[in-house]
Amino acid sequence: MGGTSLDTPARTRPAGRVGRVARGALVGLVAGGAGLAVGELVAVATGEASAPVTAVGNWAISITPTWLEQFAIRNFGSNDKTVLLTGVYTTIGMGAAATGVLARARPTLASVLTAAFGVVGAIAAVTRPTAGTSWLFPSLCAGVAAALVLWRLTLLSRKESQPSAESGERRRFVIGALGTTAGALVAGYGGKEWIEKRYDVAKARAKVVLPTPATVLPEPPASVHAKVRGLGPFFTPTSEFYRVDTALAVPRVDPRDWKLRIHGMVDRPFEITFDELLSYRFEEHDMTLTCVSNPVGGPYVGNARWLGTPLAPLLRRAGVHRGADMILSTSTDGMTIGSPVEAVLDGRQAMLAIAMNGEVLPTQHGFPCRMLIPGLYGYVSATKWLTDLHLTTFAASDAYWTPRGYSPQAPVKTASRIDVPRSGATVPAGTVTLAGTAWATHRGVAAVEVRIDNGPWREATLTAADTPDTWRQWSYEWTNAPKGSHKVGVRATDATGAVQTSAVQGVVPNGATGHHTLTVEVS
Ligand SMILES: Nc1nc2c(c(=O)[nH]1)N[C@H]1C(S)=C(S)[C@@H](COP(=O)(O)O)O[C@H]1N2
Ligand SMILES: [Mo]
Repeated sequence: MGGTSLDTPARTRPAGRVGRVARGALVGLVAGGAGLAVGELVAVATGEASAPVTAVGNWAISITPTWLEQFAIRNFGSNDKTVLLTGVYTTIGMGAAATGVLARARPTLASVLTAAFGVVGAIAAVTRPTAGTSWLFPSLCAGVAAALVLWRLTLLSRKESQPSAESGERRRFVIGALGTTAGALVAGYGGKEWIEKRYDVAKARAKVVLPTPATVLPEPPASVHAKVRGLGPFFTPTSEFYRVDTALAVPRVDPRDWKLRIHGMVDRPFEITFDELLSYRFEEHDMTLTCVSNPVGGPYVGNARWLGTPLAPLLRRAGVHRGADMILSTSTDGMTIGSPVEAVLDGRQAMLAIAMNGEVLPTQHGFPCRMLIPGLYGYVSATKWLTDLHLTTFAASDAYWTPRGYSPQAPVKTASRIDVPRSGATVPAGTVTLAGTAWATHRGVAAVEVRIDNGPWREATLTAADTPDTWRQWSYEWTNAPKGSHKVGVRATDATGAVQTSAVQGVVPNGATGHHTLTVEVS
């Protein structure tokens, strides 16, 4: 930037102030980049989540107000993390550029300020729920490194931009700036790669030998599929399974280091290793998992065959005290999830799962172990990277989402969705096939009805039920569909006979309601 104008006398004067600002901003950015790179290198020792950008990003997630979190999940979906990281980088970049400009006039102040940014990052890091003292270091080192680079490059740059500057001074500045940039790129990317290698669990994951389930679950009948073009499969492929969590860097837990602790209001607290876990009785279970943040008609729902060990026997072994009504589970990244003890002990297939769809859990879905309780939204049941089960009470303990406006308890609400045709699609007049999915996890779906415009509700054809814990697909042949724009709606009835409500409610505090409707153009 400004490289050629340095040697072009005609542009030196009018571009004088602009040139100084641009050079200041550039120096600030180089200093900021050098700082982040140093932070990344230090984080090789202290852990991925302690790196400045990750720590600040995770801190930002933790203070994100519920309305903003809802906005992000609605608009960015599973890209929310990319958007957040872009925001963090942009903020740091703007701060760095501004300090660089300030440094032209006030180098000491600007360097102190830069170091102070490092302190802010260090505080963000050390206040993360699973942080150790060492988490201070990456950001502190980043701040000091950035301050030193800023100081040094600013001095070089000031000399270089004086009217009397000699070519040697220019060269020193250019070499200093380019050299630092190159060094920062090498250190930054090198650090990232090193972290990837050092904390990689792909090999450990590949080595896990899945236990044989005590009883082999037959494949569900082919009739669980509605076999309508455009409708997804009954089991959601793992690669397409929605992901919702607050982890900016996916926790990478080596099973050899993994422990599960069961404690709190119990007679016999204990701890188990992953090998011990594998020696237990394992079962397969088909279950649909859904997120409280799924809007009506939304995509945050998936169905899988899970392999896990039942949770109830573990609670019995611990001897849960009378009065303990909540399991407060914690993940290795400090997420806390509160689930009713009752729901684990009432006979449903609550489990500690280690595999989905026949494969060891992917890291982003909770490797090596996650909790699942059929019938409850993920945020009150499905702890990924599980490491701690604390028996307590709803009166005494709050899980992560409770102070953020979500209900402490949240059974999955009956929901139904039109997947075919897509909203706004144009279909030929005549017979139009409508199809979709419906779930009332753990109660089961008993009926699905469809309504065209404001006509009567008409019964759709349901596919075979797998378990009450899985969704059901449905289809409906709309005969003699007339040309024009039509509104199509759907509703389900659960196995208790309760009809899905038409009352529109948002996601907060315990799940959206209302009918999924869409407009279809018949031509
Ligand atoms: N550790 C951890 N576990 C978590 C979460 C999280 O943020 N952190 N999110 C929960 C929520 S809100 C949901 S809906 C499910 C989603 O599981 P999935 O990403 O495997 O689909 O995980 C649950 N378990
Ligand atoms: Mo969720």
